[in-house]
Amino acid sequence: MKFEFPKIYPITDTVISPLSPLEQLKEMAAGGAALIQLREKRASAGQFFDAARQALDHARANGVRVIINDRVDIALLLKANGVHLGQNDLPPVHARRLLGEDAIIGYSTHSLSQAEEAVKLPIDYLAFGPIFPTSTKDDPDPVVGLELLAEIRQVAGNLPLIAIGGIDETNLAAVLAAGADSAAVIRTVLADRDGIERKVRSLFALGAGQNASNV
Ligand code: 3NM
Repeated sequence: MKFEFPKIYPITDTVISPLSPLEQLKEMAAGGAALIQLREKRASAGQFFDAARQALDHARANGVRVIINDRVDIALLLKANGVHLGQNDLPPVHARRLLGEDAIIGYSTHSLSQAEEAVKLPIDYLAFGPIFPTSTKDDPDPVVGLELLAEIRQVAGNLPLIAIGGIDETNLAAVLAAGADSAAVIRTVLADRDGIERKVRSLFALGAGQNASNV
């Protein structure tokens, strides 16, 4: 891995939060996040580009790595740290050709067979979910649960495994105990617009006591 993967991986979302991606990122960074994903499912490419540029300026000045959701073009133009790709996005092998060896490429999977295929790809982390029910994603895949997450840990080998979907303070410990290296979180962090920094900090504190099984 290109760096140590933080236990908490917050994701911005302007559908959930009234704050701008920059404002969300600032709060997350203040709470201790060192890796943040910018996710804009409803913004135009131009809006996402502008928002990401502002957020990246702040992130760079504060030593925070930024991953762009879906848009390899935006990641490339802004020299973001990497991109997070879904099953229907540009395939990782082509993203790698565009972004180069140093880019962090993450990839979403939702089943055992998808994870088995994913580990053959030039990716830097494997995301798996939704672990629990989530209302944040439009049309989410079926819930995979903790048992399957533990199986995926074996499939992932040394590849960082990121759990996503419905994770909050009540189930974070179980997710890490099942073998995830990190938890990607949206709603639990963004639900209270005035409590983003505090929530990220408390998730890190909870996660600090947990060691993933295989890293
Ligand atoms: N991807 P929350 S679940 C963006 O299953 C996303 O790959 C998922 O948001 C997957 O933490 C999900 O609010 C939503 O549940 C995560």
